[in-house]
Amino acid sequence: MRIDIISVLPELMESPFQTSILKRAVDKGLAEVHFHHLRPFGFGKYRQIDDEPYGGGAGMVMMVEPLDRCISELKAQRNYDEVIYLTPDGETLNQRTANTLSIKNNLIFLCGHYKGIDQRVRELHITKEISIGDYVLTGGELAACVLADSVIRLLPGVLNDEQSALTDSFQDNLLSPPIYTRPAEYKGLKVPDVLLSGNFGKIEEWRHDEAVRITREKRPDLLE
Ligand code: 6GU
Repeated sequence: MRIDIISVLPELMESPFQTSILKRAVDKGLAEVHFHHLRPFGFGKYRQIDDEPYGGGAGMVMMVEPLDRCISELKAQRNYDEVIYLTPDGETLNQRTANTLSIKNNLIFLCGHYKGIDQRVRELHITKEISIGDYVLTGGELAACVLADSVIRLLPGVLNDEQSALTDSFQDNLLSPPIYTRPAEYKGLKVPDVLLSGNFGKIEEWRHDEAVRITREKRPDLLE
């Protein structure tokens, strides 16, 4: 998979891909992540990329032309499955969307800034708009990292234990059951007997029942 990320602040996104599992995925060639600074596509001496909104109002708007030129240059080089705009008014990211995107080959992520992008960029290029939740960030960069992480970890070979992505919270719309490791008792708090029983049928049954119980308690909306 190849992800091209367009941003006015690519520096903000470097470390997540230089650490731990995402770094290993990149080093193994399972994911390629390319950053594209928008600034060189801007106008004039100051490489202007934003301007005041027509009709007035607070905040600046990312101009259509620098974005169009940047995206068009990428599209001339390869076919993209999706051109995704990270914006608080997009559809909220969930595991289903991450799963769907993880089987694509080439993705563009466009990080929004200021008040957002000129509507015509959406009309020309954007195929999907994604938000990571109902709160406002200073820009789409951290959201782009969240989205990339959620997708890259699903690529075959990225996780050591192939099972672990399948047993994640949310993969079957259930939260995870409680987990324990040694010691079997700590400050009077005991690990449930069933987990020490060695009866794997019973253990799986207990885990599933606990997952349902916890989901009903914390996130009943997931069971609907
Ligand atoms: Cl994708 N961008 C911004 N700026 N804020 C957000 C978001 C995205 N998702 C949630 N809040």
